Amino acid sequence: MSANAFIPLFSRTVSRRSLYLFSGVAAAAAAATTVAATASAADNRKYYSYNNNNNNGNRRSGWGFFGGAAAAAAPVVHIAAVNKDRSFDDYQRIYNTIAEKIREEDEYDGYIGYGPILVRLGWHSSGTYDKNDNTGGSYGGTMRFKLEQSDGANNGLGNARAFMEPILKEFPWISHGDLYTLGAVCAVQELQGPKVKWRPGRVDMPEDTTPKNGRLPDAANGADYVRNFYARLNMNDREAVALTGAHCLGRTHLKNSGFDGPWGAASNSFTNEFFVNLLNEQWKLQKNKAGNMQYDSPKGYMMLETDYALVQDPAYLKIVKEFANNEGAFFKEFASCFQKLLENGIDYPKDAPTYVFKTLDEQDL
Ligand code: FMI
Repeated sequence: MSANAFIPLFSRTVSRRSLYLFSGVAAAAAAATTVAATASAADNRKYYSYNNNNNNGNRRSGWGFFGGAAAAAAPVVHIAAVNKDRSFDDYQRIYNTIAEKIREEDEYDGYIGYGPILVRLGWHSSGTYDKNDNTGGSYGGTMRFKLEQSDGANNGLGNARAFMEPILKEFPWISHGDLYTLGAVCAVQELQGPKVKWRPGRVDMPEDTTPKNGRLPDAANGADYVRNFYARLNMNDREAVALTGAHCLGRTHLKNSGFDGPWGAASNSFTNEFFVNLLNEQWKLQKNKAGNMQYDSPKGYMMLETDYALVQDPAYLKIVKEFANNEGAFFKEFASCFQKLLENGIDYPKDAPTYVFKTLDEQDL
């Protein structure tokens, strides 16, 4: 962005559909469609206009505030862009297309299927969020850029992005952030997990808004690290435990993470098995083939050190026991904190719709 991109302004109406803002000043105005900038804010303001390749090539534009001490300290504001031309049915159609593809391509990863890795894609797109400056998160769809993809924590997610490619071609009007989060919600529900409320409105942002690598957690750590990390996502102990319960799905792969094996038997079914196994298996910390430490059980299950931390810390352990004994309580908590994870950092206008998708089974499809 050249210096010419700075333009003076005092007040300007910005279409909600095309808006993203950086500034505490703008935060005050975030709920409104019209953003009136003050003269001092204008000094730090930068105007963006860019091609959004997920919007049929339509040009989108928005305001950004950068530079200057005040602006640097001010939080980023991401306002959901509600597309009035699209209805619940449009998004349910995308949900169904993803769900049918999960069903059809069931041989993936030793017949686990694509569900678990789609959940991981949605989570990693969102898990870069930092509540301190409101940067990162799912809003900008920056997982589509090489920088974010090249974070070691995202190894293996190329398969999930490739899965999504034909969906993007079929529905070019959806943003990457909306697609990746909708895919995760779809996978949780189709794998018999809880209904997760979902809201559209994420906007593809330019490459230079991609968060630096290293924001996702590292699995070789204990309870203090886990608690600290989830605090950055604005999650309390109960939410941190519930989110980790998604490790009932899928498995670890040596070639991706350097860890090996599944957390349980039902890798493509969303259950509270992760908590049951944490409490009931005989765990032994040992070095795997890649030289990394993991907990293994005689049944061939595994736990990461961050997973096992949930039974070592007394506050976490209490919640693990509750979720192991009461799957309904786990589902309820997971549904609410997964929605929160996927929406972290986004301001939704009052009239923004909230959708609860029907599963294929519920539609007799
Ligand atoms: Fe997890 N995960 N996860 N995970 N995850 C996976 C796979 C995996 C970590 C590490 C980690 C969450 C949190 C965290 C989810 C869902 C979620 C793997 C194996 C590792 C090492 C990757 C591979 O292919 O080798 C932590 C410790 C660090 C990032 C962590 O904090 C959360 C919050 C969620 C969703 C709510 C799923 C579904 C999988 C299975 C993916 C697959 O391909 O099977």
